[in-house]
Amino acid sequence: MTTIGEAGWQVLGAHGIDTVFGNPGSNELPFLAAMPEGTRYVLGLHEGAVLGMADGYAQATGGPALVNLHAASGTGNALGALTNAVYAHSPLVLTAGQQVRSTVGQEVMLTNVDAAALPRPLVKWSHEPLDPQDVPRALSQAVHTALLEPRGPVYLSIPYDDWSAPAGPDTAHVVGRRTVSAAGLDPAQRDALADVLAGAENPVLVLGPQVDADRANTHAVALAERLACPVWIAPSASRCPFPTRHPAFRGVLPASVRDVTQRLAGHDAVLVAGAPVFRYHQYLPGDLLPAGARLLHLTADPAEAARAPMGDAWVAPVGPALAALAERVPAAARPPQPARAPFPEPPSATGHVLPEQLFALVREAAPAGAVHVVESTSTADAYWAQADLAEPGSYLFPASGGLGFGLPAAVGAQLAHGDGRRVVALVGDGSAHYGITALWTAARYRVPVVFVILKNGTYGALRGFAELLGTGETPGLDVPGVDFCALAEGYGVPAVPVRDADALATALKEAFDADGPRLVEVVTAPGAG
Ligand code: TZD
Ligand code: CA
Repeated sequence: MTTIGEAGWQVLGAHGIDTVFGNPGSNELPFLAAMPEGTRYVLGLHEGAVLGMADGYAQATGGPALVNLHAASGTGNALGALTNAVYAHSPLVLTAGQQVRSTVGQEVMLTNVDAAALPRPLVKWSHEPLDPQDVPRALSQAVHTALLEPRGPVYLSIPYDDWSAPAGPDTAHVVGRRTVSAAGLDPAQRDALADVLAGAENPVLVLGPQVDADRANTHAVALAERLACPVWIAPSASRCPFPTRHPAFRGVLPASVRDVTQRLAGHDAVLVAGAPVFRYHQYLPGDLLPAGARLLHLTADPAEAARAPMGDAWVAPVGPALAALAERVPAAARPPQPARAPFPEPPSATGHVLPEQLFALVREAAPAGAVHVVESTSTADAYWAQADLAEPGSYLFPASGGLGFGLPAAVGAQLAHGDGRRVVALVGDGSAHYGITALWTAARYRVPVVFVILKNGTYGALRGFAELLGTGETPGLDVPGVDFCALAEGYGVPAVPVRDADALATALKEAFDADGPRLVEVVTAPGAG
């Protein structure tokens, strides 16, 4: 007899799912008991970290990631981190254990009341099967829904007595089903877009995270070279879609209407690919577009296309569309973009290491192809000034701005890369706390992430906002008195504190040479040590 548990795992296995990120409770034990040999369970100590690890893992592999949470309380703990996965279009399959079917109505302990409502409106699909026999099919629907464009997280609540029930004959049909997103620009649509770009006097590309998620960075390079035009990353960058040392690269667009328009002034055609138009943050109103500019939007997400306040949109998978445009657009008669200037000499200080110098030292110490998971919020300009990111998948930042992503996502990405690419987490001393338990997972499974904590003793980004909003000195802006080395050692990660550039260079070298996780706590502002 095949049980629902065996059948359910067959469905997951057929999608290549061999890893579960979870934190268990009584409702989840029967599901885990049915887990087949060869499947890896990665324990996180808090569900925010569990979700962040799965998000980092899915973004690094490009495939689905399975999450198992405990009922309503575990789901609730994961919801903040889930906002990032939603805007990253991460294909996460969230499962949560429900109490025994026949007792849910009584609301016995650990009942997930109205379970499917809990993660809405964040997930693409949320469901609790009405019958145990429907569980394998519902798991299949969950994976397909997560993976079909536009990708995104889904949620399934499953009563724990379902797993031991016998599976019926229909199950065999659902194992190994395939669904394919095939729609793309048709030739006429492609030509219309290509004609606008080719006819523009001064076009510009604005690229978003979907380009990197589609591993279409080289197509973006080809198109930029054909057009001999500059390239920006769209505001609120969560991935790096374009090689940062390419001559065409201009940086990340600022996240306000006023500043985007100012940066794009003079362009008559703006092609935005794989990003919302736009993910603004600071409210500085102004004209949405510079005078004379036409905005063309290429996205796989119909909601992104529909809600944009300006421009015309084409809804199609971004990677193939960029490839088609690069092939179709004739080489422009303009001269190519001039080579980028060498990296600026970063400013230095005594008694602490300024963020830009820290980022320069990380660039020099990290092995080729290193992946940067960044969650340091006031240091973005310093980071991009020193960034040398060439390969797809080199950069991750919380996609909805929900902190608690950095440390866990770094662990998830490193688990995905195994012995391949090395992951370094560059995380602020405020952000680190929301996902701090990921350090334990890194230690427990010897995941060799290099964690770098930028310690300025404050929520620096909020101080910047306080200035912008004119709110003055509000409560709750400083976080002094935290010993990250003690925290790391407590979770089992060897750690070293540094406060000057030489010590940082040495600590980074040792950390990258290690075969397990290491943490380096860097004082980045005077008086923060
Ligand atoms: N809580 C959560 C879950 N997400 C948030 N984004 C915030 C609070 C608000 N917040 C920001 O948007 S930035 C920031 C907070 C608290 C400060 C982060 O401090 P940091 O980095 O030390 O990580 P900086 O460089 O000092 O800003
Ligand atoms: Ca800080």
